[in-house]
Amino acid sequence: MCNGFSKIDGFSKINGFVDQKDLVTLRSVLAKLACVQARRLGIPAAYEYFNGKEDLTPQDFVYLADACPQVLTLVINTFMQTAAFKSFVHNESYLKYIADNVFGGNCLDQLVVTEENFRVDLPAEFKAEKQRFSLSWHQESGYFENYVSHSRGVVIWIPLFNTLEESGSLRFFPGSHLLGPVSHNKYYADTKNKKNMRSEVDIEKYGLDIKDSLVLSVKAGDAIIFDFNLIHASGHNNAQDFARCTIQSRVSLFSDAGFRTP
Ligand SMILES: O=C(O)CCC(=O)C(=O)O
Ligand SMILES: [Fe+2]
Repeated sequence: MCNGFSKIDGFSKINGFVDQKDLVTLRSVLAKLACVQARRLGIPAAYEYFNGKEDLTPQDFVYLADACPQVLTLVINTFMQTAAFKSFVHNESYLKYIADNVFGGNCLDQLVVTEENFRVDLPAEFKAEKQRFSLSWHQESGYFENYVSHSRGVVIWIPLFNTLEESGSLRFFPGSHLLGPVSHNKYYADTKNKKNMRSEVDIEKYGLDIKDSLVLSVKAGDAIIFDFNLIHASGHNNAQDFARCTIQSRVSLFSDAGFRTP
């Protein structure tokens, strides 16, 4: 890292990183999508529920998961294909912040944005979803091989709603990026169907104690930016009736010596 923020801790919480109006735009796109997909799948109650909504709450995602999970899946997958989502993760002013503050400036034209994702982490009672989506301790290098830099890339992690420890905010070990890339054990979370591949760091092997891990409360509009080698995991969403919704993207420099291609 070129600047000070990541050298010691390997992460930084940036308050007010995202413009509130951009979050409102994203949530209103999600509301419209829910309405349209409910109509398309012929679920009038869900259509009525979302019709005319200009914004969404964390409870609305729980409603979808309960009432019509197939609509929720379609909403998530379609949302990631929308122009609104794509322009959000490619927003020039956010990327300029990364270019200037993470990579030392003057490199906006060398940034590569990959593996953009929208996650909806449902409350604990949705056990099957937790098994499918929850990630145990890992570094990004355990998952992503190409068009990223393992040595200097970062992850941008953005919640759509205020997210606390009890609602499953990101967990990580400050400073663990200094270990460099470590080995990961690969396995399937769904062993029966050999699906949901996981890559996991055995934290004990690296002398890490869960007591030293950190979970930050992150408000809608804030972002956590963290080093590719920081060891992190999904939080546990134990909140009532609250879906933890987040957007992640990975940013690297193609000019970086460690930038990887197939
Ligand atoms: O938000 C989460 O639960 C984990 C996300 C993650 O590990 C990542 O995007 O790199
Ligand atoms: Fe990750």
